[in-house]
Amino acid sequence: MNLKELGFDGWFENHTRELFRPEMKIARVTAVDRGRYMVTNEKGEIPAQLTGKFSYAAESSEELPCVGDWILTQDFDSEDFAFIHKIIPRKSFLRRKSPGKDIEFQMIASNIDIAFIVQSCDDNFNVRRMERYLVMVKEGNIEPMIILTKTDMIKIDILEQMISQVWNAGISSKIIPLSNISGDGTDQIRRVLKAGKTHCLIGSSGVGKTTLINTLLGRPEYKTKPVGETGKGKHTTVRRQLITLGNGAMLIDTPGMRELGIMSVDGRIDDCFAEIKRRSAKCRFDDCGHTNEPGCAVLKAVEDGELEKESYHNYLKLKKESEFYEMSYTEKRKKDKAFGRFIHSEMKKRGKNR
Ligand SMILES: Nc1nc2c(ncn2[C@@H]2O[C@H](COP(=O)(O)OP(=O)(O)OP(=O)(O)O)[C@@H](O)[C@H]2O)c(=O)[nH]1
Ligand SMILES: [Mg+2]
Ligand SMILES: [Zn+2]
Repeated sequence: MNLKELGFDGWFENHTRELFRPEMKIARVTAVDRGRYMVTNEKGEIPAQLTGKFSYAAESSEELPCVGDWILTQDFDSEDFAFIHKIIPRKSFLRRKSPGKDIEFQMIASNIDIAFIVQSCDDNFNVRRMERYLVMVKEGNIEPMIILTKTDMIKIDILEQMISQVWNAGISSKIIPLSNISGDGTDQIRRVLKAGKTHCLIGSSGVGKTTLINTLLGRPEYKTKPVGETGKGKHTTVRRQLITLGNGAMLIDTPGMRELGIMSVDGRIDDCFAEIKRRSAKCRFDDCGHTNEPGCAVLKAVEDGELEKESYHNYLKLKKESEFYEMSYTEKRKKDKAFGRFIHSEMKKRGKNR
């Protein structure tokens, strides 16, 4: 497999030039499992490990390689094991706030062209959560599409209602209804999957992400949850990996996410609520927060019933959540940097005194 087929295009070439050294090889991270990596280069897939220097210098998990990353490696002894030296800049990424109290980003995957937000047509279906995922996808510079699975479990009019709910919230992404059982919708997905492009499946545990991959491969290659097993919250997929389909399209499977904290660093949440953004152009104040300002066009649209109330409230909620974390994040980065400078100057002093 050549690098181009793996998705290495002109953009990455430009961003590699300055980092490249003759003894290095270009590879892509194809699987990550608790600190262990599998990487693929022109010769095939091999295990890899971070150099000590790399692990030592990484200040946060964001700076560690994730599935989809392009990296520079060096062979260890033979060609069947590599050391990871550098990450080539990411063109796009999926990241969330680390679960719990940590104020840090956690990388999910990178260098993705299309992200499929997967929800199943049962109690998993939730437009507010969909909006949350959309923020994450658009922030990362990725095109979102929505897949509604398990359509075999509901009547067609219920499916139509669900689709209208998505539209009413102002979400204009492509929606693909799918049944892994009847096969309805798989052709539509196949048409979207392009050779040399990278796609990613994200969504709660148990919605059928891995089953879809098996459907596309035409064989039960990857482990899915046994039918009828309830045990909610148990994740079947545990590692993130990049799979190449028969037509050369790449697809990343991820474990279901229970918690999806939003931390938007440059306040791009507005971009995800297209209808609110469009209307805010008519607000009296340029910095209108759309909560109680006079002459707010967004509030007026909600009052007039032209803008969905629930979507508007979710917008405010996500914005507030994000601003809260963003503040702490900026503070933390400042402190980390100051500490880094302190260590650096101490080391220098010591060097001189030796
Ligand atoms: N009725 C029906 N069941 C499905 C469909 N797709 C998947 N399932 C079932 O849903 C269960 C969960 O599927 P998985 O593919 O393991 O779900 P997942 O999204 O990969 O879950 P995690 O790996 O835990 O994130 C399995 O028992 C599947 O057989 C579908 O279209 N219709
Ligand atoms: Mg899975
Ligand atoms: Zn306003």
